[in-house]
Amino acid sequence: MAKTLRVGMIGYRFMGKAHSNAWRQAPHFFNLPASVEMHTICGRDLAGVESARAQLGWQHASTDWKAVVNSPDIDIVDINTPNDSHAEIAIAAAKAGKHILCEKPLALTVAQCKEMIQAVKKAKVVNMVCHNYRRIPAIAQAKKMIDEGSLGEIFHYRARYAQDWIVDPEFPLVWRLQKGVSGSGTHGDINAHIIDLGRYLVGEFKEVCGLMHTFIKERPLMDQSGKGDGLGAKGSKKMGKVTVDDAAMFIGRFQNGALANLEATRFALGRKNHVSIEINGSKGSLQFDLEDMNRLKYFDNTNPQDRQGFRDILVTQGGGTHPFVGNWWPPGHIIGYEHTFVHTIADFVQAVMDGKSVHPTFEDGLKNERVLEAVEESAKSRQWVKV
Ligand code: SOE
Repeated sequence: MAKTLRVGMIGYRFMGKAHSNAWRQAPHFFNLPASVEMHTICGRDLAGVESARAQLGWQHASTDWKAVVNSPDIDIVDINTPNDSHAEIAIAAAKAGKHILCEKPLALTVAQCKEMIQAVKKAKVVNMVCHNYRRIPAIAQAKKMIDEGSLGEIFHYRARYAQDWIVDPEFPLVWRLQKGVSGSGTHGDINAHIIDLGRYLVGEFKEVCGLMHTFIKERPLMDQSGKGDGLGAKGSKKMGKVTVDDAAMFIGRFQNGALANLEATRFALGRKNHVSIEINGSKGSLQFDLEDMNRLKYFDNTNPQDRQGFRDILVTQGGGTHPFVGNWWPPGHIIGYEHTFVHTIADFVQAVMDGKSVHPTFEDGLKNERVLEAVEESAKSRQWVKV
């Protein structure tokens, strides 16, 4: 009889919604060795989490994460809460012997990441950070091409993650803008993603030199109801100090000699959730744009001189040609942001059943945090910092 994996998900807003969709879809589109039971969704606000339970298709709703994490009826804990609670919940879940999927960034500090790793290693549970962009088919295809040597020696990794949701000075102080809850602003929220892709596609960072900037220093506090998620809320008349970066940029060197140039901002009007990456090597280049996420642009320097140029690979060919897409539709029927979470959770479930590790692990989350902290240190000292 196939095993059933019962999931307890802590956190029910944006990532809770994306993960709920993935827990439901993964068993339908991937041939997994277990069925998934969307057992309990958990959050602080009873009315909110009950409404999310009904809407997102969970069996039970709870406001007591400790009870969920320790329940004998739960096998997997999926953490989608604001960043300041990741460590406490993950350590408790590990102690309770649960396999853990945790949203990025793994935690607020390197120290917290280390405690989480100690707990999951002791408990011998599968652990994964949800850097979902690794499982965009075009990104997984880029990884395959780089690993096969199609680009040769890598010279440059250039990445930009640009949004514009807080350019309005009236936008209130949601948790993503509060250092105590989020750890940093764009840096830990979206630089974390392109740092992870740099580690995944190019290699480990060696040293960095960065700057972080806050354009709007004060914002309205959220109104009394405090209703709001990390991306929106109603503002009150009272003002509060912004304690995080609005933009964070850094240059750096990878251990393998490649050069890095990364930029994260929430002040790029017109860019709603724009990840653009270019990797240049000795034999060719790759270019990716999340706003056109089913395509990978490839310049192959081995092509005859009279017909060289960036070719457009439409990454939708199933049958094992391109990663993940064979589980969905025929060639050319493109997929979207939500599918990256389905791919992530499908690989996580497979790893849990195989008792194997699955990238990116909490160890990857720690390495990500080391880069984040090195950039923050460099921004303060105005010096190069070793990772
Ligand atoms: C806000 O920047 C955000 O929701 C990030 O937190 C997510 O990780 C990203 O996937 C979309 O934008």
